[in-house]
Amino acid sequence: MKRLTILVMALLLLAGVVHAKDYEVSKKAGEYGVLIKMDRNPPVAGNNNVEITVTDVSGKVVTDAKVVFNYSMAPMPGMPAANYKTDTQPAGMVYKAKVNYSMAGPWSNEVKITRGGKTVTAKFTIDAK
Ligand SMILES: [Cu+2]
Repeated sequence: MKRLTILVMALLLLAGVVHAKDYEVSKKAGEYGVLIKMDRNPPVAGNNNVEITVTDVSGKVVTDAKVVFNYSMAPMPGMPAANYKTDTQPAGMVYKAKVNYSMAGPWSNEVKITRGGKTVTAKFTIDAK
């Protein structure tokens, strides 16, 4: 019985580790809650698969918005300013995109949510490895 308990706890722990694998950022954009998940943790130079969940004030998932992911890096020695715009694709309860950071370092990110003719933005920084 004790063995089983340990096994169950080990499995739960493992499940927790697997679940915590995604890099997560939680932000506000106007009235909306925005949860950004990246499949690379930490996010990397190169491709990162991103899933964005948008919720309204009541916590209900919003699936009828247009969501754009912008990311940029300020110019630095040997690199001009980098600016990218990515349209996300709605997929069930989330919006999906591929974000391709062209180099390691600090990236400014914007998630722009347009709905009912109004656009709001969530901003956050990602330090790509
Ligand atoms: Cu750079």
